[in-house]
Amino acid sequence: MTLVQQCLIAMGGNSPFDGGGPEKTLSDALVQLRREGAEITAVSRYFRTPAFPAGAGPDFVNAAAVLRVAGSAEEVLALLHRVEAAFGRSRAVRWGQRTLDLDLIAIGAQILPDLAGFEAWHGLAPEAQQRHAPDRLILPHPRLQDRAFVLVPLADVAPDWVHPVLGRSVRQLLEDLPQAARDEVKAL
Ligand code: PH2
Ligand code: MG
Ligand code: MG
Repeated sequence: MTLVQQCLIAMGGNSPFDGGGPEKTLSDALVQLRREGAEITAVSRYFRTPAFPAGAGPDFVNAAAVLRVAGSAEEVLALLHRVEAAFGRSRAVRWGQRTLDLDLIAIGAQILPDLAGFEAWHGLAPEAQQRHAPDRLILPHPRLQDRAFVLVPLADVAPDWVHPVLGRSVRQLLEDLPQAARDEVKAL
């Protein structure tokens, strides 16, 4: 599949890189993505958000972007990993501090690896989510609908994107979250 599709990307960071804070890292990462051939069609505001799980570390800066990239889902993911690595990201600790996290949230209406594979991860109980991480790409991101730090920025750039399995738009998914969760996500 080499069709150029809209990629929804979540961006985050909560530890400095090369003397600059996460805000600068996120901006520099967008420049680097462009250099590597991604067309960036929208970027959200930047938000300050408490680390999840609570107490896991310093606040994050989170944002979202819409990219157009030629290539398969795996190639898009490889591009994001390359840019993370260029900004000092080590993948040693799953929920550790990070200079730059670029998460692939969705590519158009693609469901990967397939509906059954998506639903297995989507339906995972909260305590199992902490213990198991998928070893392959699941799209849309199976925790997208739970996370205000993803949905609030995404609502800036793709409010009308409809989740291909849940059948709800970003705007609706955000309205499904408790107000208190949305209020924790504060524009810089
Ligand atoms: N990313 C994580 C873990 N926890 N918390 C916030 N607030 N923002 C994130 O982007 C984030 C997180 C794993 O990638
Ligand atoms: Mg992440
Ligand atoms: Mg990530």
